[in-house]
Amino acid sequence: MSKKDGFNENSKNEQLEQFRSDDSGKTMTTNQGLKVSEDEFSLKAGERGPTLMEDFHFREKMTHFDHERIPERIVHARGYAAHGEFEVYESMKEFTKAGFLQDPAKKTPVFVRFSTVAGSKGSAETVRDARGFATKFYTEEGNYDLVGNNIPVFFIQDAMKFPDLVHALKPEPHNEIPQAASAHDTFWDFVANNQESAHMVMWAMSDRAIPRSFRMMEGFGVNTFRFVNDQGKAHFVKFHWKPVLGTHSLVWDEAQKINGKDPDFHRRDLFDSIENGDYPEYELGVQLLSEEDEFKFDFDILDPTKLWPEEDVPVKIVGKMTLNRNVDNVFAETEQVAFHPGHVVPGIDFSNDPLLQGRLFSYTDTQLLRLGGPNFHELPINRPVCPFQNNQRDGFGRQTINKGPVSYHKNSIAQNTPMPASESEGGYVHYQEKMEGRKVRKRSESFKDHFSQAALFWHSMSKPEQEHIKEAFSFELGKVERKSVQQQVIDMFANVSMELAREVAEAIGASVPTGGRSEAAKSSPALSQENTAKKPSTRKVGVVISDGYNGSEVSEVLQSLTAQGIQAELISDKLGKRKGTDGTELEVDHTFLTADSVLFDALYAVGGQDLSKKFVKDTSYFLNEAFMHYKPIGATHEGKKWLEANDILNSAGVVYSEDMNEFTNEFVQAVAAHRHWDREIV
Ligand code: HDE
Repeated sequence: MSKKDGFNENSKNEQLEQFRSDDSGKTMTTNQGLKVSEDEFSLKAGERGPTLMEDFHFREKMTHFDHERIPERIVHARGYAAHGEFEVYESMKEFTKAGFLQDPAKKTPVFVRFSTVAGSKGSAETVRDARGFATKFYTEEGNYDLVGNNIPVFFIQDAMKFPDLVHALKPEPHNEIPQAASAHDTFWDFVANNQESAHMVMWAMSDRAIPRSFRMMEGFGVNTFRFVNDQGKAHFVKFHWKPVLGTHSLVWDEAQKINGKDPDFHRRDLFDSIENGDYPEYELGVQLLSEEDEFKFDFDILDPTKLWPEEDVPVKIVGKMTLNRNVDNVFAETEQVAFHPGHVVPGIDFSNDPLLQGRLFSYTDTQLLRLGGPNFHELPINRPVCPFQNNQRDGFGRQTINKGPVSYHKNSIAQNTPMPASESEGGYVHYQEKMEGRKVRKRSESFKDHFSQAALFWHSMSKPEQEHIKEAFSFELGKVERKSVQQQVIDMFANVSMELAREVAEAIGASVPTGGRSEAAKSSPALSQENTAKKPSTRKVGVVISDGYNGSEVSEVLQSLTAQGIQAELISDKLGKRKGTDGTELEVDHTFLTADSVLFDALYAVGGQDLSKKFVKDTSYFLNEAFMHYKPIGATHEGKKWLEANDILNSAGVVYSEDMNEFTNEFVQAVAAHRHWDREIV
């Protein structure tokens, strides 16, 4: 199908339209369509008497309310989603026959849900954790789900251990503490006693685990999949999403404060960006390996605790996804969406990665509980946009009204329909991998090296990134109560880096291991966020301003910032309009009470005239906090006084100039740089 016969990037939206309801302006009815005459008082025997059983309206309203909640996801409960579209840059025909990867003129509707892993549905969003990055492509050949994370490797090598990992990570069962955090004894006890976790733990302790925004993080399919072309030839494939804005993170102190100031920080950022028309974009990349190269590496390509270094296996950029529409209803869409790595289309197949194999069971199983039965594929958000039919029938919440007597295959009454399709007609045929082996509960010897890639990650980090990792370990292990657990972890990570183990041991009062890894392993520059794209657009700058600001000059700076895609929001001691020297007025967006420096990427101090002591104090607090978080700080006019008073005027990433053009240029560059690690903080 092409645009002219109905399929396009709007296909899902058009399908959802049939289910949308806008009740404004309408009469209230019961669920049976009966008009309701009164909705505040229950039916009683006398004005002061008991409520009557026959009050069907009360019973229906209350029963529905009582049943509003469904089980939250066992992991990835806290999530937020948006709609969008995907386009491929060039045909991938050589590698895969997947229909949505053939034609650059075609756009496929997508739905993406981002999430944290450990926390409950209501937990804060800037916790230290991996982030889920799950994409549903509504293709003409059925739904394809790419259910990934923002970290390219996983904690464990076999799905059998997933319940153990999650039990150890979740709040401890005797006191349900801590929420959405790995800084506790059972998690680290699991790590030390399941050393395959070493590599992912390094990522989880790095800046990757505290992303600045869902819009600024990479996504990875993690598991190894297969592409199969129309000749039946297969390649192993790893999937990547590369954010066009680059990969950027918060700093830990800031992340913790945001959890208090705005626990919805990441969803607000995504929602607002889409509402503003700043559509998040991610390029799809694939790493491809021919079947012949399966054993060419010093790690097993089926091992999900290993990545394929991009310098060895380049990431081929093949397409782009744009998120351009917020959901209408979070429960109906974001909560009820059901992802599954087993939702594939012809041309995409599995590998024998033992984690993936287990995932292929778990995702359907969990939806059966969460969504209450086997008909969750009929929920509007989960429906394919192509026709779907088979002989499955009945079950809770069935919506399709299947006509006719036939619900079995094979049959003659309905001319043996619905009927399987041959491969050439689009029927899914599994890749015929040759298998032989004994039935064993074992792990391959080739999965046994747990530390080389953890060390590769460590040695690929810039100095500031390494410092952050040391601090993260010191924080997390500092929260662990059992000395024996702390020591086991220190001893374990000496296998990654002696420097790391020694400094963390010193920070938490543990013994420094006697031996460990110190030689520089190979490094992979692609792993360091220092080498990511750096752009000013969509960054949020807090502008501290008061009456008597230099009217024309400040307005000019603000206009130039906006022209660069920067969002300047005004902060003052009270809401309302502030007046400039030339009579111009600017509307204040936040007060010192409703905002905080942690909610901005950068600050621009303008000031004004006749400032109260409190104004000066609040501004200093904002500037100092931003300074501590290595953020760009700019000042013009009276703003200079604050830089001087706080002794930060000549620091890295602090921009002051009397020439507005020069100021704007330098400040925009400083904002694009994201953080200024070479700033000296004492
Ligand atoms: Fe998941 N995972 N997972 N996971 N996962 C779930 O399915 C599971 C793993 C990922 O926004 C659950 O619908 C097992 C790796 C995302 O709705 C559950 C194993 C990766 C999401 C489940 C893994 C992921 C989930 C819980 C080890 C990165 C959220 C609710 C074998 C590639 C999707 C649900 C959304 C959700 C099982 C490991 C990503 C229980 C058994 C590795 C993004 O089925």
